[in-house]
Amino acid sequence: MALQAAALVPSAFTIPKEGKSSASFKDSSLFGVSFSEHVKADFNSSALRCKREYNQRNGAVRAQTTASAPSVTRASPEGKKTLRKGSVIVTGASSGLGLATAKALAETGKWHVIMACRDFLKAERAAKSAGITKENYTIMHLDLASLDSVRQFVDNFRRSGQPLDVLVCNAAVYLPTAKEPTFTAEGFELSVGTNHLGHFLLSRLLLEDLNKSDYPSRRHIIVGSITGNTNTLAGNVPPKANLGDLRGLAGGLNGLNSSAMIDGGDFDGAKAYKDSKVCNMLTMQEFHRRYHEDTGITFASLYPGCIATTGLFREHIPLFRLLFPPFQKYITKGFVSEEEAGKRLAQVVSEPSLTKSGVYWSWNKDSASFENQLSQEASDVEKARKVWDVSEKLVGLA
Ligand code: NDP
Ligand code: PMR
Repeated sequence: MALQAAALVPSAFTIPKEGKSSASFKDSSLFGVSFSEHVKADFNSSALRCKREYNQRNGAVRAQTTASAPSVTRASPEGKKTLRKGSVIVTGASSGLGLATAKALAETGKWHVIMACRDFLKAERAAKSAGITKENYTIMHLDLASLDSVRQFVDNFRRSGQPLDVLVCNAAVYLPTAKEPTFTAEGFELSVGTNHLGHFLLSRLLLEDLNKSDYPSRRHIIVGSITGNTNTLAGNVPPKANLGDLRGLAGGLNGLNSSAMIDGGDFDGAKAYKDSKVCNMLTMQEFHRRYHEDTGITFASLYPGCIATTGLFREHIPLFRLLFPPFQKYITKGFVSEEEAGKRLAQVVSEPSLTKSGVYWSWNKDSASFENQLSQEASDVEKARKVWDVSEKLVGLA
């Protein structure tokens, strides 16, 4: 395997040739090597088709449904425009990257964060211990492993009367040691069901709300990862992401009359996670192709760095959890703290320099953002369309 260090970045090793298959290490692996023996819409609504008339920034400001979220106002004595607080939904904001992002945004005083979480009490405790002040956040219940819950969340959010300026799809589960698949409420394999299908439905429903916002820069961000990209060293650690011909996804990922894996193969929890990240990155690009021009919404994905200390690795074996942070800090040098990663995602939410749509952002060793290259599969236009079409059937949109 010819490896080539690329673009200043330890986290961006590139591999010129893709597509070599490799053995699966599953739960029997530590760092992907066998230490294991010992340790073992088409969105056809008129709202969207009316091509953002109300988004024309020509002085006509949309009426707001809530007094607490006024539109752009002229407040300062100099007559300069003062922007209202942005309203951002962050899924999975009860820990790790989501929590750090909520904190980074709330601290600016410019954002109200809707923490969309499955465990209300945990989220409340997390917000408090992170020191996020009350007026800067709201917690709303969302369980991405249930499509009913996703729909209920959207209803509740709309009823709250808050505008939606930015949506961040961040929540995820990673089940590397699972021997058998587990399933969402609707019977989809849990990793793809949560990380991709739950977010897919949420994003499709909330697109209408994003499009109604009068905020100057509306954004939809789906967190991706290096491990779903086989043009990197990290993406070549087995088991590698591979969606194949989507036969398992098309069959409903239920492990009964279809495989629980997207490509139709045997269940592998680590691969299911990586496949779900490929779906996340393909979905972002498909949103961009379908809606960016008409709506002006920025669609983006990112790899925030290896945040080796988060709860994402809670299901991994204890030795992995012990060694993974120093391995990433001192060997790969891809490690990033939760705080730093939160700042990175917060940049993608709010930095005026990061408005470009259809981009997969990464950061170099000096923590400067750059547009990264996705792998061949994660940028495959035809596959993105197919994932979209099959996913909308599975979540009941088609
Ligand atoms: P964490 O486990 O710390 O955070 C994941 C969050 O997702 C938690 O808040 C968790 O809730 C939530 N979540 C899980 N299942 C559901 C569900 N069914 N409904 C609603 N929320 C749910 O992991 P990270 O912060 O590391 O992961 C955040 C994102 O970053 C993920 O998309 C991951 O793929 C990505 N990422 C992480 C990297 C890393 O090195 N850690 C690297 C690259 C990308 P609860 O607190 O209740 O468990
Ligand atoms: Mg990795 C530059 C090298 C690099 C980077 C940036 C990561 C990130 N990893 C790198 C290299 C390696 N990893 C190498 C050489 C190995 C083999 C020794 C290795 C192993 C490894 C394992 C077993 N790495 C892992 C695992 C996991 O279980 C994590 C995973 O795949 O989660 C899906 C993981 C990760 N490595 C990363 C990152 C960011 C992760 C986890 C999170 C994610 O992608 O979302």
